[in-house]
Amino acid sequence: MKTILSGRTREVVIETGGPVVIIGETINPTRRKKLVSTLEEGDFSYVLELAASQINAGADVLDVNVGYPGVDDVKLLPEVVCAIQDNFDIPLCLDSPNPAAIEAALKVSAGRYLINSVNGKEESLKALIPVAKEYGAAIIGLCMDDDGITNDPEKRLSIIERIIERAVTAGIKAEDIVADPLAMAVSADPQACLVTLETIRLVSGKLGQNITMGASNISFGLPDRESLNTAFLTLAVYCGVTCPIANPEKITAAARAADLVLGRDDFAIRFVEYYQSRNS
Ligand code: THG
Repeated sequence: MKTILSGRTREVVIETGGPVVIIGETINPTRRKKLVSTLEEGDFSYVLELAASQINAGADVLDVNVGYPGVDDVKLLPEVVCAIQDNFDIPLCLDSPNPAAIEAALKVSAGRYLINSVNGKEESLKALIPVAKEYGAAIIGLCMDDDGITNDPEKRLSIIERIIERAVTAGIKAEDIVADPLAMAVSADPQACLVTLETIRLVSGKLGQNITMGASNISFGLPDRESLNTAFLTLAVYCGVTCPIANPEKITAAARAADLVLGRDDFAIRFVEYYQSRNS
């Protein structure tokens, strides 16, 4: 199954069984005070700096999250989208809990972007599926619904099935729904990562969807987050994750290594290219 995104001109193909596509996570105000203070001043130079460094480190898509307390994201999200797409030819992943902000961003978008995210709640399905259809956007479908978050992988699978059914009924192609099995902190629940991995296996095996996840979520509250995120990413890719949201400056080497050992990088061409680009 292929999910095709694009920037102004450049296409990015996410393919089940294909090499890892990295969605860069760093344009996100969580613990990034400088991002909040610069955005509040209407200064986009730091956002553009974060975009450039992620692209240089191997990001294929950029997650754009401008959510902080008091923000007018219906105004700010499209402004930031314009600033990024005026400078870089890369698809964006519009990360907001506010459907109005997502729609405002899609109105100005110059490519085929991802909506991050739709979940199984009736309110979310009603608000965003028509918007995705109207603007031809792809969707991340989050495995949670009106009953909250379940730890039963079969139930998470059934939520994503329902999101797909609703979207397909509205005329969206199944391949344009990317599943998110929910990655959560292993410090809070020792089984959290296993539940996510089992959900990935089910979604991948039964539905064949492309799968994303917030890979860095699992290490909240722990030291040496990079080791944890790397270990989890590798396992998740083996189970079926194709487009993780992660910090490319820390994860690209592991993603290239996973592709190589899983037979997705003939003659180690991308692995060696990445190594050389870091060491020249
Ligand atoms: N699913 C979907 N979208 C998501 C998430 C998800 N968007 C937000 C989030 N979860 C994924 N993005 C992040 C971004 C930053 C961090 C974690 C998840 C993070 N950053 C560290 C910090 O702020 O201290 C480290 C920053 C760094 O690496 O330098 O933890 O699950 N669909």
